[in-house]
Amino acid sequence: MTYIAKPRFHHPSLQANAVGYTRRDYEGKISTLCAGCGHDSISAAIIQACWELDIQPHRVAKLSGIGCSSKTPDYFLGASHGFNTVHGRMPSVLTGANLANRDLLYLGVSGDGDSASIGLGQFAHAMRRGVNMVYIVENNGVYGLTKGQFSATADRGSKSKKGVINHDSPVDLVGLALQLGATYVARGFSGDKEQLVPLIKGAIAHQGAAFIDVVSPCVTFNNHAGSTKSYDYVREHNEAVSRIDFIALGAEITASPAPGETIDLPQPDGSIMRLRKLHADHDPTDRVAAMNHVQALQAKGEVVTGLLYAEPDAQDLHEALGTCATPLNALPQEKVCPGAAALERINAGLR
Ligand SMILES: Cc1ncc(C[n+]2csc(CCOP(=O)(O)OP(=O)(O)O)c2C)c(N)n1
Ligand code: SF4
Ligand SMILES: [Mg+2]
Repeated sequence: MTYIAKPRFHHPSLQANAVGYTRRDYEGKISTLCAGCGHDSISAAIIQACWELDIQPHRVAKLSGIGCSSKTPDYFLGASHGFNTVHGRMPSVLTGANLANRDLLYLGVSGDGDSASIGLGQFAHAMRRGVNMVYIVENNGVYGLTKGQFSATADRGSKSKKGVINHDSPVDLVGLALQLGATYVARGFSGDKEQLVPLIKGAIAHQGAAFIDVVSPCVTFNNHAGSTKSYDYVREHNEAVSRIDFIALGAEITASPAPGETIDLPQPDGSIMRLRKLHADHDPTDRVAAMNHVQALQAKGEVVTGLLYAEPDAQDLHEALGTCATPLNALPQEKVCPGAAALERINAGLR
């Protein structure tokens, strides 16, 4: 990998957030991706969301697989913990890290190849187990890093840069996440930061498996006529189900919503996701209705974006397993390794 460190100085008048950091403190190294790649816009949205939410960078663990998308954690949150895993294996490493220390914010960054092709099994199990994480797929429909082969999310009938037609059915990660039990499911577009930043903030505030599929055009291999993941196609077919405001705990609420037009989804940390409905028949709190609505729009060729589903009282993996609240690295030795007699008692209880 090529690394270009950013200069550390910044303008003295840059605004600091409530924990004393400027936006620059949430940046990483200089990106080596192609100019115009959607993935860089997603990095910028993550930086903005974390700065605005006053997150301390050292409280974040960012994990990824392999791909242009999976390289991006190097370009944001340079002071956070990071782990570039093997292709398609980010979810299991994230699950293990999360089980060992629930005190960090887990941010999984992946690609459509990484999560829908080689890593589909891993993706599925992380969703169904309810791992408390923000899982972002930067979806361009191709394997960008290995020069633009169709990935499993490429739509049937879409055309490659060299004119080859894709005959396979696409894997719809949003549909899968909904079916598998993810408790926060959204789709964004790298070209719509206004929508993406609150979607990321809501995912961070959510306590459970939060998944965001972000359509993120690959300008080098998949941004031509005939592609359904190009900037033009998504702009022309983007169907947002709602407009989203993220209202942090204690923030002033200026406008009062008109009844029936907005839905307030309270988050466990006291913040509120306020959705201004654009589709009267979309209910983001009803999983089956959300699945039906999304599929009906997708069948018409629309790229459905927004917060598609959120379960306010979600249960995460720690709650389900009843694990110890203290991170394992903070437990004394006698708790982590209680000895042969304790093991014998456990074994006896299972006989
Ligand atoms: C086990 C394994 N198989 C194949 C590869 C080759 N490989 C590297 S990245 C990649 C695809 C990346 O596609 P995606 O996840 O969509 O990321 P993008 O580059 O499009 O952002 C492949 C097949 C690899 N590195 N490791
Ligand atoms: S090859 Fe595509 S996905 Fe990779 S950096 Fe370039 S534009 Fe982005
Ligand atoms: Mg890709």
